Order: sequence, then structure tokens, then C-alpha cells
Amino acid sequence: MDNLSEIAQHFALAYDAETYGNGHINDTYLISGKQYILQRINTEIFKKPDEVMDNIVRITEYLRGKIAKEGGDPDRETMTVIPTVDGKSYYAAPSGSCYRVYKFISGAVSYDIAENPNQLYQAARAFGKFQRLLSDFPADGLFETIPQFHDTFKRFNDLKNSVSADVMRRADSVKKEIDFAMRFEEETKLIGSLLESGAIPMRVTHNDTKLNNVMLEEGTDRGLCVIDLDTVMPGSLLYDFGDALRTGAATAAEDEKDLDKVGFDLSLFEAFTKGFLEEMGTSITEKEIELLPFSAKIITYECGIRFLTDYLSGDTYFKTKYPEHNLDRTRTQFKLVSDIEKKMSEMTSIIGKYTK
Ligand code: ADP
Ligand code: GN1
Ligand code: MG
Repeated sequence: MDNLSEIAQHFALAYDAETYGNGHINDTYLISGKQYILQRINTEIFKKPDEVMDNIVRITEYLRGKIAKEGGDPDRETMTVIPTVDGKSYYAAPSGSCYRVYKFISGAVSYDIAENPNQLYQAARAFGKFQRLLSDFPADGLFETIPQFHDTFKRFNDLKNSVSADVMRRADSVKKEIDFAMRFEEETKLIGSLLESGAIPMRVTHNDTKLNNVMLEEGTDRGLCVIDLDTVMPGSLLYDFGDALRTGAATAAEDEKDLDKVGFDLSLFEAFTKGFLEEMGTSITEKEIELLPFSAKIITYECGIRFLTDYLSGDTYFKTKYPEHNLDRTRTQFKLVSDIEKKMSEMTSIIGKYTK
């Protein structure tokens, strides 16, 4: 582990740090009188930090311009990358670790689970606006920071490979979960094939729209700022819609052990749908609208099989706090998938209310 006070000096900042947030990927610290966020970028996962930071700098600068034009406050409504003393967007330490600093967005909170529908409505406005503001950003100028990130069929094959390898000898004990996962093979191909044929558009998407990746203003809950921009790259709007509902409309935490508490809440779904569609206006296509309920199901499924794959592979990807953590996460996701399946037609009716 690097000496973080020395790392902070490369950004000309004082280090008085506390670990911060509930992210599964990077190491996050609040530093310098709670004014800045210092992050160690997970370079096991993001193998090319140069490309990640290049994307983030270009996107945040673009957003700053747009937010200012719309009369917003760019310092609070998008991330601000603080450069190193020699003008770089991140610091590569001799240890091999890479660090970056963002301005801390104060007076705002990110939630792991929603407390009420208004929070979801506000989160949806923020994610929808993010997508709208980037709608004319040239998608092909962005690096693909994790190739095939939302290629659900690839994720399905990764799961099959981890079952065959069974390096932890855990496959027998999760037969029920593996059998459940195997049912969805055909559905894993749908979004990819529609993107390929041009039936749905490729856009610039966030790709990691879980609820705690948006900051809501303290007091008002106004959707303030979309954070965690590592995975912004070309993708489908369906990835962002589906992934936001996965955590946003869930009635319990992602790692809840009591599955009776885990369900998909239609009033939360409705609040998100309303906010997202209001913000997207006419730029969402008919085909995308038709697939919104499916996106919630398949992206939740995809996350479930990613957790299961990681469990079978020895928990090398997501941060875990105990040995069965990824398995508990798998089970909540699969419970949600089953619940979403039962509610698909109600979801379609709700969407109809906001697309007339
Ligand atoms: P990870 O990729 O590990 O999820 P994130 O970038 O999402 O990392 O950061 C983890 C958590 O830290 C977020 O969920 C949020 O609570 C907090 N956070 C990150 N960046 C900021 C920021 N600029 N201002 C305030 N809080 C932040
Ligand atoms: C990770 O970085 P974080 O914690 O916001 C993951 C997402 C998963 C999510 C599951 C880069 O999100 O794809 O959906 O965990 N991010 C990456 O909670 O893999
Ligand atoms: Mg995050």
C-alpha cells in the first residue's frame, strides 16, 4: 500500500483521509478537509488508466460547457478532475498503482437503496439528463474501457467457463443458481443483436447506473450529479435504464440475506420511468421503449451471473466482505429477475402512461 499522504502531495493537497463510499471497484478516500475525493483506480479491472482518464476528462469538459449553457453549476453537476502538479489527469505511483482526484460534491448524498419514490424520480432525471447532454458527443471517439462490458451473451459464456473450471470447487453447492442462469441463454443475445442490426441506436451511455452512482442534493433530493464515469462508453440506453432499476426499484440491499425482503417495487419503477422519459423526450425510439421492461430483467440477470461467475472464480473481481458475499448478491439478483418476470405486463402498462 502506498503512503497516501505522499500521493496527495502530487496533487498539492493535504492528506487527512478516511475511506469513503460503498463502491465495489476502486479504493475511495475523502481527503483534504473533506474537499476532495482521492481514488486508487482498480487497474486489475481498468487495464488502461490512460484511456479511462482520457474519456473522463473529455466527457466532463463537454458536460461542463453544456451545463453552464443551461444555467447550471458545472462544479456541482458534473465531476471535476483535479490534475497532478505536473498537469496530468492521474498519478502513476512507482508501486504501479494509479491515483486520481475529484472535487468532492458537498451537500449531496448517494443512496444504496431508495427511501421513497421521489428519490428515484430525481435519480432518473439526473441519469436521463446525463444521457441527453451527451447525445451529440461523438461515441466513436471514446475508448472502450472494458470491452464487451454489457455483452450479456459473453457474460453467459464466462459463467459457463467458470462452472467448467470450478477452481474453488463451489459449483456443486450452487447448482440451483447455475440451473436458473442457464434458462436465459437466448435472451442474453437480444440487445447485442439489435444494436448490431441497427434496430436500436448506439449511444454514449454510462453503463453503471446503480443508485449510489448518482448524488442527490441534501434536503431537496434533487438529482445533482452522475458520478463513477469509468465505464462511460458507446452502448445502449437499455443498459442504463435496466441497471438503474436493478438497484433503484429493489426493496432490499444488493446483498440482503433474507430473500423474503427482496422484490421489485412497481411504484419505484414508475417514479424512475416517469423521470427518465420526461428527460429523454422524443429522443428515445419506439423499439427502445418497447424493451424497457426487458432491460430491467436482463441487466439484473447479467449482474447476477457476474456475481455468480466471480463466486465460482474465487472472488477476484468485486470487493467482498465475507466468503459468501458474491453468492448472497447472486441470490438477490435472481430473486429480482423472477419478480420482474411476473411484473412485465404491469411495467409495460406503466410505461404506456408516459409515452402517449
Ligand atoms: P466505485 O467504482 O468503486 O463504485 P465510485 O466512483 O462510485 O467508485 O465512488 C465510490 C463512492 O464514493 C460513491 O458511491 C460516492 O458515494 C462517493 N463519491 C465518489 N466520487 C465522489 C465525489 N466526487 N463527490 C462525493 N462523493 C463521491
Ligand atoms: C460495480 O463500481 P460500482 O460499485 O459502482 C460494477 C458494476 C456492477 C455493480 C454491482 C466497473 O459498480 O458493473 O453492476 O458493481 N462496476 C464495474 O453492484 O464492473
Ligand atoms: Mg460506484
